Amino acid sequence: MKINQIDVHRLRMPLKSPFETSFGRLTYKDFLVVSVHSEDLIGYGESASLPFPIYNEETTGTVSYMLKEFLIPKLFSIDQIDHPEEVSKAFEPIRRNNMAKATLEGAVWDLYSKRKGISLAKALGGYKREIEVGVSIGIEPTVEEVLEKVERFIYEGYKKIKVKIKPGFDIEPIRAIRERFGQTVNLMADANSAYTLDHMHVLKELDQYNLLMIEQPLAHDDIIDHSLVQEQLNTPICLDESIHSVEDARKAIELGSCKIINIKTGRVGGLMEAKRIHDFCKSKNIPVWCGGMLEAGIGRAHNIALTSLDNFMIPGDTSASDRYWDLDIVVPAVILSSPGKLEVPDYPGIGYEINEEAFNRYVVERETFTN
Ligand code: OSB
Ligand code: MG
Repeated sequence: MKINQIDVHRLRMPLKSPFETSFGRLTYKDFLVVSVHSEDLIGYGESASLPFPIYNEETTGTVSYMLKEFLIPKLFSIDQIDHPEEVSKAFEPIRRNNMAKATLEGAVWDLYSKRKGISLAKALGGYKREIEVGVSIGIEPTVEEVLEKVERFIYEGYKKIKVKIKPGFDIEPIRAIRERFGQTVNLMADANSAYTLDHMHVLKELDQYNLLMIEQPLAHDDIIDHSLVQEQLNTPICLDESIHSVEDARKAIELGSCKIINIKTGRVGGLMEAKRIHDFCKSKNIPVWCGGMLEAGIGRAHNIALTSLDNFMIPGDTSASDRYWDLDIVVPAVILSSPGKLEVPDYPGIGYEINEEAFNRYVVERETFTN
């Protein structure tokens, strides 16, 4: 494949309701969609970035800058692309900026699988035809509001309920959910790095609630102290923010810092690295699941394809489009095929078309680069 044109679109898409975490409150998603053109085919990639550098160091602005200044020129410098792995290899000398790399690499994966005439899932080596999914609930103003959301999502059949916690808003919502909905709900908590080792007593108390896992209790860049938490808890620790590569995963697993890993393509620099982490974890009997960044339809489609790999054993955060959007940028919108399940499309590439009208409604900037 020779890529002759790349378009970078910036979109601003209002969320149905605000999403709050320990690091801030989102009312809309500000992100990029890149399209890569090769002859008659177009591949699409979506940035996982947020408007502020608080989940990680990137923002939609830095992703845009990195694409224009470094990554697009780098991609244009490759004469012939036989496999997306060559793109991820070409990006390797550039340090970090994983969300920027993943945006463009993801678009090339879509293009590659369309060229091959196979689904992205198949191109990645996935065989599942349906995946089980869960839902992530932000920090709500009151425990009662958390309970209302949990009730709705259980009713919709979601297979895992994840709630965000922070110091002062942790034991109470978890206890209330267990009291109201019982022990059988697949329940987990995501702390987004809001705790320190001084909070061990809180984490130990959370250990009493039969949680599926506690996600990223300690610092975003820690893989050492998490082993001290894991040592003292029965509940598995899952790492999100701390894992940027298969090397990070290896170290965390060797140190006993987690028993589960959340894989986000954006955070790890692309689908190639995501698959490497998946494969490594599988060889170590560490289950993985696919995290989310409030994706619109293109990002959701990439997540579904990735989750079709067999060691994605735990329902991920890829809920249906209507979790966040009144009108998604893909057709059909992502919908549950049966309660708590999504079908893995069997069409070439990501398996969803762009809803041009919706897409154009959300675009605030666009730029075209030619090779
Ligand atoms: O930590 O998993 C996280 C959203 C933004 C930033 C970080 C996280 C999240 C989510 C939302 O939990 C998951 C989703 O529904 O996409
Ligand atoms: Mg998380």
